[in-house]
Amino acid sequence: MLRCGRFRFSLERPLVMGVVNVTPDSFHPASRALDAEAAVERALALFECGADLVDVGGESTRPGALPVDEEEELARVLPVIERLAERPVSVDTRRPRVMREAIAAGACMVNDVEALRAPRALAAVAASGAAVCLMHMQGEPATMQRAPRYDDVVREVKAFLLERALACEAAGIERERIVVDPGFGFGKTLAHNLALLARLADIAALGYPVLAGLSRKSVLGAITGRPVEERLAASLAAALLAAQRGATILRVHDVAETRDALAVWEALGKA
Ligand code: HH2
Repeated sequence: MLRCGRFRFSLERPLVMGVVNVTPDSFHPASRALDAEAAVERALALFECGADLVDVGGESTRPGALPVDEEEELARVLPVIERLAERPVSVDTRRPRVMREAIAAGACMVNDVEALRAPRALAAVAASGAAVCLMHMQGEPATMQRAPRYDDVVREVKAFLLERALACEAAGIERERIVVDPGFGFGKTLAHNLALLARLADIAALGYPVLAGLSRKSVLGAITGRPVEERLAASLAAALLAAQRGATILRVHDVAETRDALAVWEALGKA
């Protein structure tokens, strides 16, 4: 069971998290909404397609992205979250103030690519009933793809996630509110990403729900040779493989298609 504020999710079947980026520069153009109106419309459409959660972000973390000013990030995400407050909405942010204000506006989950490492981030979530997704990233978005290095990527990512999950529990964030994520594409080469996907079950063995975000990412471009607009089929394959290896939340741009792919797998008894 995953507890996200006033929402409860059974994890017997994978959850689908749809992506809404209130940014002009997110790596997948179709995920971008240039204003609150467009973002709310996209979010409602994703719920309509069967999203269990919608993740709203105001800062791109694609490789090479530069940080957005805090006021600007707040101005992008808060009006959207306020208007979706009846629904399960997660906020994709690294900033404690954005976490606090987004939760006050109705967000039930904080999705942090820095795994609550910013000062006061742990306290911001602990003081609420919101869930948290702790993601692994080596380095910073601006430079993370220059020279990622690991001795054993799976062991190192797993150790990091366990350390952050235990830090959350020590800060008062209960286990049922914690999700972990290996952070596909965040300071990882193709080989690192493939090793993490192949051994995702090792990460699931930590005992926390695992979120996998592979949708349309460059790892899929490297495998198929296709640009971001043409990576739907590869994204569906990756989502299914992640679910088969124990991912219980799939963060995707294409909710309806992912739901259909999961339905076929579930009809087979998840064999
Ligand atoms: N990937 C992106 C952003 N946030 N959060 C988690 N937990 N896991 C991910 O894999 C993840 C994430 C990148 O995707 P997107 O938000 O579509 O792109 P951008 O960062 O360019 O806005």
